[in-house]
Amino acid sequence: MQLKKQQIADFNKTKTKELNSQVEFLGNYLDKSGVNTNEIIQKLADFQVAIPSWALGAGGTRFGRFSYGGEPATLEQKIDDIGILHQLTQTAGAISLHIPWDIPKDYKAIKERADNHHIIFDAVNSNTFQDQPNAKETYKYGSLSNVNKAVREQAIAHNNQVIKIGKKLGSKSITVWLADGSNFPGQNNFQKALQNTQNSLQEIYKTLPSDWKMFIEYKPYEPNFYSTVIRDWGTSLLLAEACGDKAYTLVDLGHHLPNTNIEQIVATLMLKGKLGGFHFNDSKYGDDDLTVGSIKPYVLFLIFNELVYGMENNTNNPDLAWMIDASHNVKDPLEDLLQSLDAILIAYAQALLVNQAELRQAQQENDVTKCQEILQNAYRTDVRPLIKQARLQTGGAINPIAAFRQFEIRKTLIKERGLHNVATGL
Ligand SMILES: [Mn+2]
Repeated sequence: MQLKKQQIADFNKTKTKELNSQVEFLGNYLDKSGVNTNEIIQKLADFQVAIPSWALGAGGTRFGRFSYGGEPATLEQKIDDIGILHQLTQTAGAISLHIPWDIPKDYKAIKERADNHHIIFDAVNSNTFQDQPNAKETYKYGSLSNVNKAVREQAIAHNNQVIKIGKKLGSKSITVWLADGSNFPGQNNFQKALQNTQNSLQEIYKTLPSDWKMFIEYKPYEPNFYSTVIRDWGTSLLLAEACGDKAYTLVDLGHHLPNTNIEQIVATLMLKGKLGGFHFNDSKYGDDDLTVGSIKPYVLFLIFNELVYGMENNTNNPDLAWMIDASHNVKDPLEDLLQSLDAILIAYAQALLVNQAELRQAQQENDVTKCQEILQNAYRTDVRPLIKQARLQTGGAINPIAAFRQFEIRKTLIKERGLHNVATGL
């Protein structure tokens, strides 16, 4: 299904008057504090976040999965779902594929379909954390780090194939996340596992096209519970540096031990020009993959504050690849993604409100109270009218979730695809 532009315009018409007065009120307030409201609205309108193909079905835990009706079962349907998100928000103009599940049968047709929805192909993701049918070697004891050369070669070949597929679609980056590690002391030789991983990544890096980037994702634990080979940002950075200029660290918000200062990691990587990509989600305990901003919105704001600072000051750091990496099993997956997109823009807008010059001055004077006031003043500003205004200007819906419900999109998807259509690649 594809929404009609007129449908969204009609929906917005009933809400424009109220929005205008909200924007005017907020604009007046921000003007007085020297903020250029239109500039912020433009930045919000330009911000694009990739949606991973695996977030469109009701995901879940290892204990069970309660699927939602009308889930996208094919790559075509996944692209259509992101098309709906993009039409409603004008923020979701990219898809991130997961190979082997999303290998196109007809590349031209897939590209055309994405094009019709104004969607581009963002980072492609390899998968060596589970065995595929008919695979010769098993990843039970690791992939790129495996003690067995034949296994490592199979994993390298898979990554090279992922790059080839991405190239045909116009992707410009590959994200590598490894589950490699050990469950018990003594199982792995730490040094050999790390060295094998570095050698394997260097092999993959050799086949990387010159205008591509390689993102190396880290995670402290799970599925292995004693050690993980790429366990933290430092290890990822070591490996990226060992590969070369086109290799970067990727930060996934859920891939940290509780209470880790993620904003400081972001700042450190950006200073070194080595932050490549970013996966948004939220968590209470571990890699919970909850809706962005649902648990710790202030932390998300603090992270965005460093991202904005880095984007303005670290010209050696490339443009970041933004992606949502969340999926949960009790909400409509499309509504869940709409909430995540909203939370990302809210944190971004709040961070844009931080008066950087004033903050630097207060830091210079060691005025700790003022530093906190500046940050919290920005965080406590209700920026939602700016986000709505950005959507209105770009042709999105002022309130995407209300529009999603009013247009009965899920009902239509169930009618088109059936109640038992189940998403693949989770
Ligand atoms: Mn991730």
